[in-house]
Order: sequence, then C-alpha cells, then structure tokens
Amino acid sequence: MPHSLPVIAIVGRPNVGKSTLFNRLIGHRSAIVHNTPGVTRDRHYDITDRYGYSVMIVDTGGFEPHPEDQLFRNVRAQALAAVREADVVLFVVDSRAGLNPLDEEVGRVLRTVHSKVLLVINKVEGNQQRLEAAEFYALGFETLHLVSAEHDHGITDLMDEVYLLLGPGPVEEDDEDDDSGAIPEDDEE
Ligand SMILES: Nc1nc2c(ncn2[C@@H]2O[C@H](COP(=O)(O)OP(=O)(O)O)[C@@H](O)[C@H]2O)c(=O)[nH]1
Ligand SMILES: [Mg+2]
Repeated sequence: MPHSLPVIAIVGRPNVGKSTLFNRLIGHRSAIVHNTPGVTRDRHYDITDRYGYSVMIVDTGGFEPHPEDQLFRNVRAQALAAVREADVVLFVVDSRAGLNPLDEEVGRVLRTVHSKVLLVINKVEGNQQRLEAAEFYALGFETLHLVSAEHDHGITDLMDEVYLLLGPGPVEEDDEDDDSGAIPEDDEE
C-alpha cells in the first residue's frame, strides 16, 4: 500500500459492522460482510477521496476468533497492530448489541496507545438506539459518533471529523499563502 497517504484504521470486535463501514467509506463492496463473527479473513485496504483529499482506509477484521478463550487476546492484538500504522482510528461498536466487555478492553487499549480515536456507534437507525447509545459514554470518549453504515447515516459527519483530525490536506497551489499584509480587494465592481 502507498505509505504517503494518511491511514484510517477501522477497529472493533467481530460483527459490529467494520466491513460494512469500510465498504460505505470506499463506496463499493470490497470487504466481505457476513453475520458470522470472524468471517473477514484478511485486512482490506482501499482509498477514499473526499474534498480532494485521498486517505487509505483499513478494515482490520482479519483475525480468526475460533477458540473462545483466544477471542479476547486476538481482539487486543488486532487493535494494536492496526493503530500502529494509523493516523486516525475508528473504534466501532454495535448499538444493537449494547456495551460489551470486549469493547471496554479495546477502548482501553486504543486510548492508551493513540491520541486520535473516534468512537463510532454503528447500527443506529432509530430513536431507541439513539437513546440507548448513551451507555457507550462509559467507554470514556468525549463524543459519540452515531452512524448507520448500512443505511449511510452519519457517515459524512464522521468523515468530516476524521479530516479535521488529519489537519490540512495537500495544499492547492496559490491558495493559502501570501495573504499576510495583503489588502482585501473591494468586492464591488
Ligand atoms: N442494522 C444494521 N446492521 C448492520 C450495520 N452495519 C453492519 N450491519 C450488519 O452487521 C453484521 C456484521 O457486519 P460486518 O460488517 O461483517 O461486521 P464486522 O465483523 O465488524 O466486519 C452484518 O449482518 C451486517 O449486515 C448497520 O449500520 N445497521
Ligand atoms: Mg469484517
């Protein structure tokens, strides 16, 4: 993958909708979506481009939580590997499943190793989920980003937040500079 692009990693326990969000962000279905946890076998990388600013999105669902007692460790390892190369981390949880001990573990790890983590509450499609999402404040993040990856709700606001965290993108020629001491032009012709 090209290393010059900023990297956005999608992290979370199985089945919260990471691959669905990945597909939504890149605009076509390339990650495998399945209702069986662990079905996505590999990491998936692809580029999305909003506001003329390309970023790499990484779907980190590439681990196999088969033995029950390994699930915890695998989620932790996955989260760590993903954040190492990421500029911004999208930490996805499932509003329908509610707060899960694995979410708490992933959240704890992420917040200690990365300063740019956005908490994404997925599968929010109605007022009930909107209200119940408040329980995720327990994860200790300031802001809850409520989305429905499947129905494309909240995605633009989420990506606006991502781009804010990334800071200025590639600077277009002749904008931005030379305005110190410049006299504003008269608007009226
Ligand atoms: N209702 C609803 N279901 C979703 C949403 N996003 C994903 N799902 C479903 O949740 C299940 C797991 O999704 P997937 O993207 O494979 O999760 P992953 O294991 O985290 O990659 C699938 O059945 C998806 O259709 C959403 O926004 N709303
Ligand atoms: Mg997946």
